[in-house]
Amino acid sequence: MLVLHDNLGSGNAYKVRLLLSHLGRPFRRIEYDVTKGETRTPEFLALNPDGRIPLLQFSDGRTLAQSNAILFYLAQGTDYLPGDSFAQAKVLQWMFFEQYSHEPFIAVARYWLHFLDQREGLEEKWRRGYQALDVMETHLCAAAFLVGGTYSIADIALYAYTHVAHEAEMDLAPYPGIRRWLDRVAEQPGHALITQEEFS
Ligand SMILES: N[C@@H](CCC(=O)N[C@@H](CS)C(=O)NCC(=O)O)C(=O)O
Repeated sequence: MLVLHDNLGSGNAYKVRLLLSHLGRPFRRIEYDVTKGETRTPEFLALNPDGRIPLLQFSDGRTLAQSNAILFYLAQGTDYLPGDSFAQAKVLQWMFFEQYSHEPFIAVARYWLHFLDQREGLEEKWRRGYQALDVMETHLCAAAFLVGGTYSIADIALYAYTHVAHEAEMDLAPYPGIRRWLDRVAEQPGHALITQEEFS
């Protein structure tokens, strides 16, 4: 069985739980408290030298790190990744955007506020986070999903931290396109909440 080295508060790990839930693939979760350095032990570093979750472990012992690489692997041959090579590249375009222009600001602001009670430096995180939301809004005002009008791992990657942006004290009220898209994502079959611990 697949093992997901996980943390329930993590949006990056939630991306993997959400796709596994859509796919109906059974998996076992191992929870780590990232605020206590539990991913920095010698045992965990032997699995992932980068010391971070999510980490997916296969029954033959192989491991895969980086949330979006895990999504890309699991989605191969499923409805969550288009077959056309240009559409696949558009999916990757949004996933790289998520890691470079969205997650470092919105996820970090959320982590500081929600888990560390740290406010210093927030203004810059918010400024850059709102820039990322502006980019998404421009696209989602005119499109149901991020790539080709169908739900894909690009949507999963960006949903993870956008839907909890309020926990970063960010306001989605000026973003009607994003809010309608969040609703559409939450209506997909097999949707799971970020707080969901048990999967059948
Ligand atoms: N780019 C990585 C980021 C992973 C990451 O930052 N994980 C955090 C939790 S969201 C973590 O494990 N932090 C623990 C640490 O750095 O010690 C991904 O997308 O998987």
